[in-house]
Amino acid sequence: MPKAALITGITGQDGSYLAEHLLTLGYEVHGIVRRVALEEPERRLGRIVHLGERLELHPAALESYPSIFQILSRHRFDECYHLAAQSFVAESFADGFSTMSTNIDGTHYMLAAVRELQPECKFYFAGSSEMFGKVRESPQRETTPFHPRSPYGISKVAGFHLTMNYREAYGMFCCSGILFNHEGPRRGFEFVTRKISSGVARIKLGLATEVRLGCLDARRDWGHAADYVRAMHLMLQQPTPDDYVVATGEMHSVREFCELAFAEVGLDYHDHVRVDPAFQRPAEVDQLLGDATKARAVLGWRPTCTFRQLVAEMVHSDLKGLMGRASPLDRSAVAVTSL
Ligand code: NDP
Ligand code: GDR
Repeated sequence: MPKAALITGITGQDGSYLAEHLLTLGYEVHGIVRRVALEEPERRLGRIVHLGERLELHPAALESYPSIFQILSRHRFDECYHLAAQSFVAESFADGFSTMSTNIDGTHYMLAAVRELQPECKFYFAGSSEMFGKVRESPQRETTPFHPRSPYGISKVAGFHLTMNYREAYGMFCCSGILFNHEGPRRGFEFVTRKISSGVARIKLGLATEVRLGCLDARRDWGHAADYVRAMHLMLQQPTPDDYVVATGEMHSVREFCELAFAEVGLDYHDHVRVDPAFQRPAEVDQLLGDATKARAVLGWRPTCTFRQLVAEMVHSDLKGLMGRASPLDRSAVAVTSL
């Protein structure tokens, strides 16, 4: 019997890479998708449309316990990867209430439904380096205290503690990955790396002249999403549940990302990047750098993609997309370029 996995957030960047990875490993893969008024599968399911009928998709709302309960009462799962969230930090300042409600209550509903119906199902929670926020030590590891700087970060700290509490109180196999930023050609356009790579492509093709950004000096530990979903899976294959930092251990600034991305197509970022206060945040996380020693030692995980390779892959993918040479998957992603 193949193992069965349920992924919430399967239409997102990580959900799509994780679905591919689990299918490769022979899993039966199920996903929860939102019902929205305007059904446009090509756009909404753009990142997973290529996986077609190999996936079983179930409509449900994270805001509705009954809808989650229904899915878990009808299908049995060995593993549940809870990735769905309002994941954009800037948006969490604009609408903290819905971010909190989706990210905290949604996680609580998932945990409660798994406990009620399938307590033996292993559970993964998508924790974040944003939980460290105003960092108390560098690099950050599993024991570093949290100091979140946004409603998003606060919601992830709450989800992390909920997940730990279900593990400790009910003996469930619950793990949190504390993942540092991970990117790739399927990244949403609002995140800084994709905003830069798609901007570079449009400028190179004469479709735009500038990219407007906020803080260029913010520094992040950026890896590739395809590497990071392998770590999620490995966490659920261990004999005991635990939490792990997943990171590359290298830190670069937004400015360095710009420099490399523009240089990739023979341009100088000074000529095209403008600082716009509209993209600055009320409270910034200045720097994040992860120490993934535990993940390396216990899970045997290590990243394969370097920072330079990541930047180059994203820029060339966006260029190909705009020149109409992309796969349908990439094309659906480049359809939205106005952020
Ligand atoms: P994305 O923003 O690409 O995907 C988010 C997913 O969550 C989408 O499938 C989206 O569905 C779904 N979703 C959002 N709100 C709801 C809702 N109210 N009900 C149901 N589904 C919802 O995020 P990533 O793939 O990048 O990240 C996956 C998870 O990992 C998130 O929890 C994120 O916070 C966390 N994380 C991400 C990191 C990163 O660098 N990428 C680092 C650390 C943590 P729809 O398509 O319908 O909008
Ligand atoms: P982040 O990612 O907030 O780290 O959260 P994002 O790419 O949005 O920002 C990274 C850094 O770049 C700075 N920045 C800008 N960011 C955006 N989006 N747009 C800009 O114009 C811009 N200019 C500068 C930001 O201020 C920030 O310092 C991501 C998400 O995937 C979360 O869900 C995840 O938990 C964390 O990574 C780890």
